Amino acid sequence: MDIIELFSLKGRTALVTGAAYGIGFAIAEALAGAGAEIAFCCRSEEHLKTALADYSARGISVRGFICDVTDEAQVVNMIKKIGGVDILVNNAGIIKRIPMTDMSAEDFREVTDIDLVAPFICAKAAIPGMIERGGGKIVNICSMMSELGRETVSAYASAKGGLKMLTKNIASEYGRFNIQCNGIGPGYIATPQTEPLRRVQPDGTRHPFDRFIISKTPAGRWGEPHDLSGAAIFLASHASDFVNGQILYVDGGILAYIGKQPE
Ligand code: NAP
Ligand code: GCO
Repeated sequence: MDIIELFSLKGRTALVTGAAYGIGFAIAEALAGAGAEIAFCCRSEEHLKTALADYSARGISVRGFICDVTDEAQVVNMIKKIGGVDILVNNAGIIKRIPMTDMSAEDFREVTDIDLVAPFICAKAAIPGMIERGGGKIVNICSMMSELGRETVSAYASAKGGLKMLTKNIASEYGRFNIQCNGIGPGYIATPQTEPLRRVQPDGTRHPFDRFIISKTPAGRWGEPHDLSGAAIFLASHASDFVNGQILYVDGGILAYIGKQPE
């Protein structure tokens, strides 16, 4: 197989959940650039409409669906409408930043439903078709919080830690059907989800967390969604056919770095 074929996604259909904007949009754009047919979903009609225009403005033809990925019937119906899904990117996710002892069980469940149960629902719906077609790729969008905790993100870290193990388990259970299930662990990426952590303070200074992350990242910057494009294409392509159950951290070096000595 030559290098072009190794990374080509021509003739394959990718479903990227939650890809109206942010990381999902960038991943869908990257997979389209490698030749994949793209389908994506989100819950909001407004997000869908805006996203369809944004994809079109970039010359990317996509199929967009309104689908809440926590609803198994909606997911099964969406995948039926798509036909075959060769590449599933479980990207849709939320975070609630609340101190654990102040967090309701309902809030905790909402985060884990979307960030952990939904990837299970989507993979369960996509895998039978992948088996019928002789194989497939599943890419779960994990996090620094698949490895680390911090204040106020107990539900999110629990879900993303669980998603790391779901990734390993799908690889273990379905690898024999030529299905590779891996994860991408983004560092801190500039998207609407992290906007509150980067918001300029009333006195015009940078958010304390913004300064903290810059000091914790050897690259000395926040990531951009397109920093994940190469990892996404790699894990969706034949180039990763013998890679299974791995989490590829794209974090600018955060997980390798003990941190800068305080000045
Ligand atoms: P984002 O900007 O908040 O976008 C999340 C997307 O998911 C939105 O399009 C949202 O659209 C969709 N979504 C949320 N719940 C959904 C549901 N139940 N069903 C269908 N779609 C749903 O987030 P992001 O920063 O791009 O993050 C994307 C993924 O990367 C998440 O899993 C996140 O945990 C992970 N991640 C983010 C970072 C970061 O620093 N940004 C780092 C590591 C990992 P609707 O509201 O219209 O449904
Ligand atoms: C937070 C951030 C992180 C990022 C990401 C890091 O509040 O700490 O939102 O959770 O979203 O998951 O990899």
